[in-house]
Amino acid sequence: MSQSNYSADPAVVEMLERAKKDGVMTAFDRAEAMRPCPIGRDGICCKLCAMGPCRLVARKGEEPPRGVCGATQDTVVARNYLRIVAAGCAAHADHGRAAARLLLAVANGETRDYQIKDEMKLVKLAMDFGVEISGRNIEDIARDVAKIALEEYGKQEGELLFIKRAPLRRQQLWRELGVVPRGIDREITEALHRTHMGTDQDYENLLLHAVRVALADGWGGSMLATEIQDVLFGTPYPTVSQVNLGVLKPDHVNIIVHGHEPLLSEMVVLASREQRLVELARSKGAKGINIAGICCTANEVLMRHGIPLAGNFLQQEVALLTGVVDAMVVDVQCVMQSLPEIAECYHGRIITTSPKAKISGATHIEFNEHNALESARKLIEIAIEEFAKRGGNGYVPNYAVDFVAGFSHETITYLLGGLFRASYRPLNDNIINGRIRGVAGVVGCNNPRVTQDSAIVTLVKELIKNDVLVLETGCAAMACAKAGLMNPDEALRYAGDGLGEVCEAVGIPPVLHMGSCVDNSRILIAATAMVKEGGLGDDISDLPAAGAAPEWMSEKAIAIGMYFVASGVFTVFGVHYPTLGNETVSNWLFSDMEKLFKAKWAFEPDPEEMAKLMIKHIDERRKALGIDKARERILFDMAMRRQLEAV
Ligand code: MSK
Repeated sequence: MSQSNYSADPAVVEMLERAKKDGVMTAFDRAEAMRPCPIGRDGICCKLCAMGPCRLVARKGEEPPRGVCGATQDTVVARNYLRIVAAGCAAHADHGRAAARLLLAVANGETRDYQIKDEMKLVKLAMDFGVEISGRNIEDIARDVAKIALEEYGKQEGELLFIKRAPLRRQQLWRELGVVPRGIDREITEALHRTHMGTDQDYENLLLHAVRVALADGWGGSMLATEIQDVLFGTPYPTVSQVNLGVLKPDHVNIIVHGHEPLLSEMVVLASREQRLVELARSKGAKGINIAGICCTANEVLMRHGIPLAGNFLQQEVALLTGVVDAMVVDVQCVMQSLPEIAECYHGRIITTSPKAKISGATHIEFNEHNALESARKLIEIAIEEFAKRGGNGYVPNYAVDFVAGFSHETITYLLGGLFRASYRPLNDNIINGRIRGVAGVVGCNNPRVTQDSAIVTLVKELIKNDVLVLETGCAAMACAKAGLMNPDEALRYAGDGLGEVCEAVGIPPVLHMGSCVDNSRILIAATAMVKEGGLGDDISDLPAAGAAPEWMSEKAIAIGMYFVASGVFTVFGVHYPTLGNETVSNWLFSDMEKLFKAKWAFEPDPEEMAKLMIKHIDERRKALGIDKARERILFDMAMRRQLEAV
């Protein structure tokens, strides 16, 4: 395969040519060399005990064989699937736990490096948790909120508190089906127990627990991570930035922050502005210190500080190929083990920071909330030393695209309704009048089994052309930012007339960057706000809305998809799907789930077909709501713009 088939991003293609000449392998080459095991890929391999592994491949015209323990293929596929969801939930849950522990440390005065940045959000959270606020100082409120948040993990009975944020009809449905999560850790542990050899042998019972675990992610761990990070680091508001490898500056000390948890990267951003460190960098011949990001740590510091993005998941190795990255600081999740070897070939140091995520060949500087700023300073000093060794070497491809990010739920309500009448009313009205056909959440990773960014960008262009407003997070958001779809001027060229009119009037691009993977919880809140605003049914499943992850690869993506579906959102995944080797489990997810949850999964690797499925679903929902009549397209004049702003 040629390098141009590896990626739709010209910066990546250019750098991969360089890697090829240098004989350096990346994930793109490894994916080509590694044929996926079809048995594992389809979910029909069981390796949960030492009697196997058992490959449950059916011979033509025959029933699939059973495992040595007697497990059927249905059970094995459902067990494997539940383990995927549990691992995804665990990753997001631990992220939320780290944020809650930090909030507690701040409240207790155990760290001076962090402050509470959004007191208003803390107070709202306190009210949701039933914490007394009147007459109390902010630290006392924060302490109670942090303790309650941490209790959400170890709770044995009852319901997760954020469940009450969902539309009432959805809550009722979850209760009737017995899938309301009790405690986050409890559901993850139970998933591992149920899937242990000889425990849960009923595929539907296993899948219903997968729903419960997924809800403990979306309405639990991920939502806690987002809310508490907003309290500590500030709720995002629109910010202009740049994306792609061109944000790296050859004459600066370049530090890339990569992973998912922004606790340390917040400090790196802060320390990089300290006069002493800037002077130190200058004394070594650098013009300054440049921070850029990869993956969701990048999205976190982008949303709150406008820090530029060097790229998405498949660009982590590619960024090192430039030879100008002096340090890549990684925390947890989505970090490739090949990074130290590539840095060895080109330049720079890989610095691991979490006791949970070490890589041999990397420098480890352990970070915790008590030494945060000190650790950040130390690793910036290492980057400065590396810069001094770099000389004039390195090459940065000239690709950097301007875009707007920072669309939290709060920002969207403010932009739509204004400071004093913040609401989703104008969005709902424009959906009802047909200018906006519906809303889509497009999220998830890159995967070298797909030309990088191509499926995401093709899908999103199709959606906005058909007047569907797109909400994005994660690496999918970065793909669209690189393609210019988050630049209000450029992106409107791709939008349909109705969507374009509304975006122009409100001053937003047709594709909104809502943050990192845990910030998919912002999409749940936005969907709930649309329901509560009225006129579009009384449940998320009534909304003309759909979700997709066209290039997913991680277990977290499946957990996210599962909580989207369980929350009432029709969701389509591309690439492959981990149950395809078994009809029973696939049918349950792709069809039966709709009878139970009023939403279902779909699998479709072709992005144009994926768009058709999503638009068809949106149109069906419009019809059910009685808002499917075609509307005359009306061009906005100034009076109408003012009227829209005044709604
Ligand atoms: S970083 S989980 S590759 S979106 Fe959140 Fe990107 Fe997927 Fe990691």
